[in-house]
Amino acid sequence: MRVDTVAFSAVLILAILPQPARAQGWNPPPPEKRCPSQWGADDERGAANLQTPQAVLKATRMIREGKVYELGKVLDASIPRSGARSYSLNLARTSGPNGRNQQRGNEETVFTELGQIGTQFDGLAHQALGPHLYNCVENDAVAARTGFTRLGVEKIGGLFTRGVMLDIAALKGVDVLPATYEITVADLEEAMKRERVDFGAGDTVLVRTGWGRHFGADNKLFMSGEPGIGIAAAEWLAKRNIMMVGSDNWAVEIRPYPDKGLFLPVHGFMLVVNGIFLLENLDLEAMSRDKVYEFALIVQPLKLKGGTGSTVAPIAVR
Ligand code: UVW
Repeated sequence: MRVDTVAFSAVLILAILPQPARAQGWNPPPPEKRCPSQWGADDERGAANLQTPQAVLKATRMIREGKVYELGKVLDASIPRSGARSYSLNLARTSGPNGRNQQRGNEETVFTELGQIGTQFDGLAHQALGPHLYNCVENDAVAARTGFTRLGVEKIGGLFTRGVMLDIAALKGVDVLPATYEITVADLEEAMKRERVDFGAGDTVLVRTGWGRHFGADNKLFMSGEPGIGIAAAEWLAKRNIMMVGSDNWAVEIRPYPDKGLFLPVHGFMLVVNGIFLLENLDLEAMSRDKVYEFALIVQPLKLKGGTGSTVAPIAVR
């Protein structure tokens, strides 16, 4: 009886959610309007440049209890994956028994797109608009067989930022936003008010949709689409000069995109136009349960020379 009531309430709440504005028309700004980036024509680190000693100290001030939240999903062959991405891990019992101590060694070989699997950090070589990557670097000119000769993920380094989570599913009173829900600027502003948080230059914003609850539970549904931000919210976030935006879905942005003439526009807008990184497939459930809205966030992309991104296991510390 109670379950029915809860389910009915959730349906009712979703029915009365104001219909989000359809994603506004958007066209990428031409190269002369977006290059050089705010960090100069030779820059290869984008918003990672916002990690100043002051920004790091600001992040440390978020640590008040020493409690750590693991935001990375476990990598395993059964996880949902985009496109033709694959994952497998093969064990090798490699040595021994050796010596009086009977030493034995174990190793593994992992076959995967290490840059774009599981909980992942999208770097600056991941997306192009027309011929150009971030900072108008020519995609074709730097795409070598062994990796990108510019803008590789190894240039980013370890990231330590203040993080803010905007729990939009909780704001709307639902466990999971519907796949067709485009998160609006008003949603983000309301969540900030509800959570009494603000953010600015160099901070990271994590947007919780609840969609991550389908990860591993119903992979087909998880990959069939997703609620997320659109260009309007992305523009609003970028104006605040953030370093990263992440979510508990697989592309951060709403998919399929409501404007059928655009493909992954938030990817292009954030990475190519603004040098702002994306974090996908985050686990935000524990922080949502504990109502943790600001924290220190640590993300260390693997130093894959010439890579487009990195699987990561971020932690939030409060
Ligand atoms: C998608 O799979 C659409 O996003 P990404 O390539 O960033 O993982």
